[in-house]
Amino acid sequence: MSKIEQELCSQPDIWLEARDLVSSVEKFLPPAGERVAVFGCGTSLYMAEAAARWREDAGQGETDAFASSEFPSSRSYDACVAISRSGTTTEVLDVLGRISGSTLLITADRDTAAAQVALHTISLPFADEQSVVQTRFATGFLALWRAHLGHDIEVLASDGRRSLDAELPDNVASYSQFVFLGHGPAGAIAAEAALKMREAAGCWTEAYPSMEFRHGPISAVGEHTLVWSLDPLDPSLRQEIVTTGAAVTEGAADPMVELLRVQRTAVKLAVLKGLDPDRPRHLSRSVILTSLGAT
Ligand code: F1P
Repeated sequence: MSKIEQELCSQPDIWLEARDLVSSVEKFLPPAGERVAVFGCGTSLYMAEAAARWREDAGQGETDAFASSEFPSSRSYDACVAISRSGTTTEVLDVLGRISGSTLLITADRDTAAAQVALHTISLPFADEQSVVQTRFATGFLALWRAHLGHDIEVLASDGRRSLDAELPDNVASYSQFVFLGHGPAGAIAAEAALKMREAAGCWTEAYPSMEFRHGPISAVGEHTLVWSLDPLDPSLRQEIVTTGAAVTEGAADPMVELLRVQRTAVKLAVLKGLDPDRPRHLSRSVILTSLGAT
């Protein structure tokens, strides 16, 4: 069994562990009312976007999310939160080194460069991973964040267990294009779902906020496409997608729960294609640049 398969199956347990950590680290998490920026790269960027949206939806205060490389130095926030499993990603270190004020790093490994620069660090060593492709660190962070916002992680974990056994879309290997959709936090999770299919299975994938799909992307889909919504689709949009000849699948539960089905599909496709889902092409556990702007 691949590392990613073992790690993705452990997510419901990791979510409960992350929830149990909240009481001891709550003092470092941004309190209600603060203006907050959350940032990261790759998977951690999409987790930042979902976390920002969930925080605002919970009425906790204005929350922006940025790719680390696009962090706007001109703005000032009450607190800046960096998400990085490795704690070594160059662009994350760069932002932490340039901003002043309250900074918090959420990472899997406390003994890394980023932890030296951040004012506070919360580490989730129990969620660390051996696969290059992130699953449980990402959703473990979200479980911690959402527990802090008052979300019921127990329910998510039991729905997550069911999702690990739920059916996957039929004939996944027959599609050449995968389009992920979602509204609100589910839009960020859709972007992460698309990334998982690229990293683990080398697929051609896209992600859009659900209602943006009509504004152009719909022109490129057809019988070769699987459209996968991370949350329930608007019925009229669903009908329009079906009319194109594309297949549709949609999550009925929380997008973080539905993500497990996508992760499982990515692993299944990788195996069918003869790829190693733990070792994506051209990708390492952490992107470390010799100088910013280098490739
Ligand atoms: C960020 C990241 C991952 C990606 C790969 C390379 O890592 O871009 O999203 O899957 O592992 O690194 P990190 O800053 O969260 O360690």
